[in-house]
Amino acid sequence: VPSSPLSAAPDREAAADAIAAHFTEVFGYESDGVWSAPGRVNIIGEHVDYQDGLCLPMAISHRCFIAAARTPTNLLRLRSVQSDVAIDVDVSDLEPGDVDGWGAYVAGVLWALERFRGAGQGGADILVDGHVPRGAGLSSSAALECAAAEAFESLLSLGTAPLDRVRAAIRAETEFAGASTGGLDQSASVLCTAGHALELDCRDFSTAPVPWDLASGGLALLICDTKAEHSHVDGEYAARRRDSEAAAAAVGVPALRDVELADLDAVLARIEDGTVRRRARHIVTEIQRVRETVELLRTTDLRAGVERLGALLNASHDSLRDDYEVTVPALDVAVDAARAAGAHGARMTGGGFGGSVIALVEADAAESVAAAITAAFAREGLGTPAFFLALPEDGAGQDR
Ligand code: GAF
Repeated sequence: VPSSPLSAAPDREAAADAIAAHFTEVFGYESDGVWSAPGRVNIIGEHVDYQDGLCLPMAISHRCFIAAARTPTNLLRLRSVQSDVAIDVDVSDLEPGDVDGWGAYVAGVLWALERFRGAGQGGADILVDGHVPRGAGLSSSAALECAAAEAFESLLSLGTAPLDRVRAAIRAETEFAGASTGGLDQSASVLCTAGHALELDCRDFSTAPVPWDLASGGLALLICDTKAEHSHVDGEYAARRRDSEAAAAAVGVPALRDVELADLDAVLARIEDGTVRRRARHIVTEIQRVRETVELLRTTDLRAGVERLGALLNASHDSLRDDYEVTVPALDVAVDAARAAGAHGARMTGGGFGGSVIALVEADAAESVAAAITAAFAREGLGTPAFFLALPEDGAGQDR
């Protein structure tokens, strides 16, 4: 029997047990608990979060785990299953720049939790085990930040609400680690709920669950990690943000979210630069696609809506490829191969320039679509992608 191209879903309980045991080996005493937060796929609404747009992410079953214990000193001791680097940092006067690498995503959260800074008491011993594939566009760093936020909340009894933790994780990433991303990933990692996608309004970070039970409609969402190396990601991401800000300024709106679809042509005519104009067109049309997707999921039976849903995913990818120019050959090859193999729709997910593709498929076609993508990659000399199913899981929480 040929082995399936799909990897099995990770076992959350086993991972939580394993990290608790590992903590005892590393620190020589038992942890106070284990917390975890998931990676995400964004179903639709890409590169719109930093223009106050709408997104529709879901949490996946790959999570980042943290075993931790509170300590009486002001020392934060960070260890990771994935890294030999041990980080010890005094948290009483923590500032951006004090910690770099993966540790910045943990220390940055503590720094950003205002209530901790107010109290400024105590430290923690922390062991990290990240199961979200890194560099795959599935938000491994947000999963780390959000698992850290959960752990700090419980350990230090800070009394934060989930949205406070989202905001602390965002500040850890943008101000402490210095990556100027838009908040989609942290919101998804904390606020998603099992069996649902998350309607996210990035203007005020308000959210609502959206039904996302593909299995009941005989459907599945296939994730293809293209393993394509991100290159120039940070620079290109920042350039897209600048283009979008230039577009909003040229049009005279606080954010491109404020452009009505009906006015799009007139608005675009006010933007002189052709590239900036195409960037704006992507953002305005993508926000509209999110609205339509959410409406469809709320009101239409999946079987009746599947063709339209697929068409929306396809239009999103094509806009990201042609107008926003954040795809790379591996993403386009995966999307084209998935569509040719019968996927209802396929698109890149996340920031782009490498990373992952999602494909909406008949549940019993997931393996054949994966095989078709693998074959296309072999033909194009693109290496071997990895596949798993996107199952809508819960956001961040305590495991034990
Ligand atoms: C990355 C960023 F971190 C998000 O904020 C978002 O902009 C996304 O790219 C594109 O939608 O994941």
